[in-house]
Amino acid sequence: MEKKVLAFDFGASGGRAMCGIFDGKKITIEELHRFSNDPVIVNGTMYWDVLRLFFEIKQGLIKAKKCGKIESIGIDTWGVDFGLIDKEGRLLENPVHYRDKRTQGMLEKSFRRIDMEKFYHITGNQFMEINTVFQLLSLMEKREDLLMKADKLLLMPDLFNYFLTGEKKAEYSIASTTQLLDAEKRTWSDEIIHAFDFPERIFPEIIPTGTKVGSLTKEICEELSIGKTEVVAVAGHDTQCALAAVPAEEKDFIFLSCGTWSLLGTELSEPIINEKSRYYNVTNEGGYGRKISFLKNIIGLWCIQESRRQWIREGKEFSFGELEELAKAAPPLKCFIDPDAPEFTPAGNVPERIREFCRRTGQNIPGTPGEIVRCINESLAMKYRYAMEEIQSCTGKNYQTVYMVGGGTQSALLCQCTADACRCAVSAGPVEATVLGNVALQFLAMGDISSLQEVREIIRGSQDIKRYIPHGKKDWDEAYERFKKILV
Ligand code: LFR
Repeated sequence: MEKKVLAFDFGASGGRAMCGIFDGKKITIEELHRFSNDPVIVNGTMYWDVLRLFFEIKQGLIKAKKCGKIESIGIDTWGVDFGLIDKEGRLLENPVHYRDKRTQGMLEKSFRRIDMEKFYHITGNQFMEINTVFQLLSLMEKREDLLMKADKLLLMPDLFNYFLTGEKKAEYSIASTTQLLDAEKRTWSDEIIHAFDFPERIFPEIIPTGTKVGSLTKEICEELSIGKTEVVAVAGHDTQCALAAVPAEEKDFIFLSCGTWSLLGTELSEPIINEKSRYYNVTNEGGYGRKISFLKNIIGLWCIQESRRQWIREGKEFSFGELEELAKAAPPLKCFIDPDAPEFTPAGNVPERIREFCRRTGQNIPGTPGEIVRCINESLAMKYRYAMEEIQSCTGKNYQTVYMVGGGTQSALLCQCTADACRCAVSAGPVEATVLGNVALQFLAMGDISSLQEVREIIRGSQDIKRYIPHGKKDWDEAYERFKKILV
């Protein structure tokens, strides 16, 4: 018998409500509602428009009525961002965007409070200014009053779960993006919390990925005229939903979740935390079944998305498909950027910053949109190879295939460049890995699917997956040497 669930997937630029259907063999998904996610800058701070996003959840719930019986609801979002709730359960302020400048300089400041090595040793997380711990540190320094008023910190998916059910919990996978967890114990780290003098009370009880949080509140059911439905804490972290839907057969594999961000790594039973992993700044994040994703966070398609926005601002509108065609026609392996260089993180004139990067590093300067997009794709592929070598060196394993999932797999150019740069086969798909993972984790929580392995088998059988084989070894190896020289 067919069963249906409702998945909400929020990305940095948009979100969807999707109906997930499982017939005992295959999972299919149907889009019910799609909306944009537009950060709003007010008085110099960049916020998420959280009430608007909750409004869109309600729209999704209304549209889902046409699906008939919905067994459960699951929400996933990007990592690290949060809302603060006071004792009465009210949201204190709008959640702030991780790209806001409030965290500038916080990394260095944090090392005055805790030794860098110890910090990494406990959390096993890659140091990135966007991490929750650095956002909290900036609050501690500039808005201590706000932190003192807060009773609970709820990460974005936990916040939406709370708005829906009234339950204030921290789902494990999203909590592991904060850099406030003890990676081995998989609980909040008292040592880190004390080092920063954060109020202990704000950190909610951690619940395992794929467990029930509660049911829709009576008020919501009445307001929207819908029945009481369970809410499942899927992997609140989108990357972990995507990882659940990687169609890998082997136990040890490389995944590459490719959207606004690119997350490249492997799945482990226990974290790897040692000098080498710290040196390479590899992160240990948590997922379903207490598994660890040992991964590198790479800037991803953001550079293409933001370049496209810049061209629109200049009056030249291209679709992603058009940009791909222009990039394919541009000459290969001419110039590279380090996609993770700090100047590429903020919104703005990315094409000009790319030209400046190439000028500074004495390379060919890309002019046309096609040349810029080719440069980004090839630089990303090179960065994937670099990250893969770091991961390999830490795990001591050799990987035959890169399992690429997410929106980036729609770019044949990026998939082929990845195969060429990494010198191994690329399995590309599913495009909708995050939603499929969200849906599958709900069926796992309900007992309709029995294991993560079974999820991956089902995905293999349900989805269209392409394969890319590497070409042009000599040119890419030579270009990789050039690439390594321009890394920041
Ligand atoms: C991807 C992602 C990454 C996280 C970044 C910022 O959507 O969740 O895993 O590092 O967004 O939160």
